[in-house]
Amino acid sequence: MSEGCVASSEGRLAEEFAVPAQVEEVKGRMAAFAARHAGEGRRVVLVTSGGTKVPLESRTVRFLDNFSSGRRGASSAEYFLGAGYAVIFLHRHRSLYPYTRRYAGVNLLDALTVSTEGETQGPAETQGGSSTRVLVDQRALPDIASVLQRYQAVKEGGLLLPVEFSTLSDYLHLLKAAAQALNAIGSKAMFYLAAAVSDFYIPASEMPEHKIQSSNGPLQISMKMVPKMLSPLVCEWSPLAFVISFKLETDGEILLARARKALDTYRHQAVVANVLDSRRGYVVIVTKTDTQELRVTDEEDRAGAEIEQRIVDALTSAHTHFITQQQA
Ligand code: 9Z3
Repeated sequence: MSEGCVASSEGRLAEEFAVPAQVEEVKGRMAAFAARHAGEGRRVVLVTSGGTKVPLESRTVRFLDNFSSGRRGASSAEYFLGAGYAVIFLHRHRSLYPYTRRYAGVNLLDALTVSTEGETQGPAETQGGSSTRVLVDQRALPDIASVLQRYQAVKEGGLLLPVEFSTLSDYLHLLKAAAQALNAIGSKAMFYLAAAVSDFYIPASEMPEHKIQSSNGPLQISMKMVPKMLSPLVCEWSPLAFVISFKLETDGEILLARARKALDTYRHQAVVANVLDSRRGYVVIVTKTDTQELRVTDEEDRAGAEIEQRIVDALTSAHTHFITQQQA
């Protein structure tokens, strides 16, 4: 273990959290993805995104969830791709996804109309014996042509590797697999841990098998602390990588102290600190030597600016500096 590392809780991961099927196969795909892109001179970022689901029963009817929409992760992934990174997108099933996130609230059928042959020119779909074309209402799907072009270019370049999780156990094991897979590319790897991961869970051995009965009266549950993965990630799994964690609070007064404490404890490169209600317009990037505030005003927001663009710009520059230092 490297100097300054706190004791790892890796043992608990193996013992207390069920290993998801296919984790080894996914790890192999992540390793091949990282090797290919690093070989072509690209940096690789693992973006984690969305909340985690913590079951209360083994045959799960109920679970504990959290607020995270996955917007931070999905939009950041787009900006990393724009900056030339290859992206492994470790995201909660059905949370927001790069590119499609822009149209998440749109009813697709309200945004499309069918035009019969003769109204338009060019090739047409033939369906049910008559020629039809589907037309897009660009007011309902703003910028759809340019977003689609960017999405297709990313897909054709094989630049985005999506990996899904659903439960806390899935997330923890897939994060470990990703960290071990990215270790081979050293400081070219960045970890951008924006997922909102539960701090609490019920161990399988303490969980009721069947649905908790309300006829038994009010429910009292006792939950254990989830092991902190940042410690083995930084110390053992991917010790040369550039690692960014996120700190979320609801009380702005304690935000910076909590972010600095995380940095002191885990000795990674930066913490992006944010408060729940203002997270779209204000974050602070805390490093060992610096505290950088980033803002998007309401006016900038109306003009389409996103704070993730600023976070990604700041962190990609810091990553460049980090790589240069490692090579020196
Ligand atoms: C964040 O702080 C993210 O910025 C948000 C993004 C989850 C607030 P959305 O998905 O929100 O766009 O709706 N992520 C990390 C939150 C977290 O749980 N951090 C832990 C903590 O604060 C440490 S890993 O203790």
